Amino acid sequence: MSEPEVLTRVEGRVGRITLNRPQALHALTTQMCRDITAALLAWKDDRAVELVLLDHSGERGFCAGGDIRMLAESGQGDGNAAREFFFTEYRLNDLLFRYPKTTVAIMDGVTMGGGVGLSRPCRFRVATERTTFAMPETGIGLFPDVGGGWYLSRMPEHIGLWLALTGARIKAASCELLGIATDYVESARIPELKAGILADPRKTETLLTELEADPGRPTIAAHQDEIAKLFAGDSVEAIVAALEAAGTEWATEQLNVMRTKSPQTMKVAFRQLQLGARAKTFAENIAMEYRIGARVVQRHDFIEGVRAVIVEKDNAPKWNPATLEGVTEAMLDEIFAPLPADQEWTPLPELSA
Ligand code: QUE
Repeated sequence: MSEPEVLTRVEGRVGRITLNRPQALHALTTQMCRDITAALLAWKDDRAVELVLLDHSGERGFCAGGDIRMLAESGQGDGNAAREFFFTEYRLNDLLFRYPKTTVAIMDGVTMGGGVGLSRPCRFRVATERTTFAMPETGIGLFPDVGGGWYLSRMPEHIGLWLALTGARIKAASCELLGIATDYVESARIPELKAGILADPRKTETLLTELEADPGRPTIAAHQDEIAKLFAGDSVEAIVAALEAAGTEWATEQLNVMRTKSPQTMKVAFRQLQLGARAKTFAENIAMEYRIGARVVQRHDFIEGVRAVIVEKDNAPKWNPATLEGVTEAMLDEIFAPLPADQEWTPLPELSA
């Protein structure tokens, strides 16, 4: 018998969800999203559960994202399994966003893509020295989903757009500065934190204050002014032009990184964040992202990005269109268009009561 890929159980007065797919850095499958959703729904109105603790088993990673190989295989066929995954994952993201109980995510390792969708809506988001945060999707012809349109567009001074377009990886101190993490605790003291929360969930905030350590200097701080100035443009082309004109070492680095990303999905991300900024509810933003996801998984850039970066690892994707200019507004309109009414994303029916 193989082990379940998510462990869910009640310990004391804590509902505990442990990601348990270490061989894939706990990347989410559809079934994992279903299991997490079922546990959260069961605990939502259960008075015996006061708090939900979300962590991972083993040493490496918190959650690297989604089951990208499955998504790409599905995208090459009818795309049904890929859409089912997004539908289920986004319902879970929305459930966490609206969850009525205290939630704690222990981001003790890689926290990318799908892992951000799980941790970002939690009330307490604990980073450690092993935390690496990124929304790297434009590197594989995908887009920063799981609520990226909402969260990234609400970060100050275009930092979210910079994260989306470059896929930049940032560490704990930057995560705390940007509000991605609420607390920093050294990984050596995470067992103590978990034991304390499990023993008395009402002491969570006090414990976090006691265990809080100094994450060091946030590397992002040195570039905030440049980001604010150079990522303020009203199109991806305008941002590229600003980076070219700036000519600093840092600006040139950002340009070189962006030249490796899918032009199509950089433009998708740009429009996604514009629309996400205006969304009145998280669910409205997620419905928009589902439309994008439903289209993008079947497009060339995603299949090619997964081949180049994940499967064959030659890191030489041949994007099509190859340039930003080649990505037309008409293409973007198609990707963002409403789906047939019976195929649109909807929140969990349990939340609409
Ligand atoms: C963009 C992504 C993902 C990614 C790399 C990207 C992603 C994802 C993984 C990943 C990493 C390690 C694993 C694994 C998956 O990488 O979503 O199974 O062992 O899950 O550039 O969106």
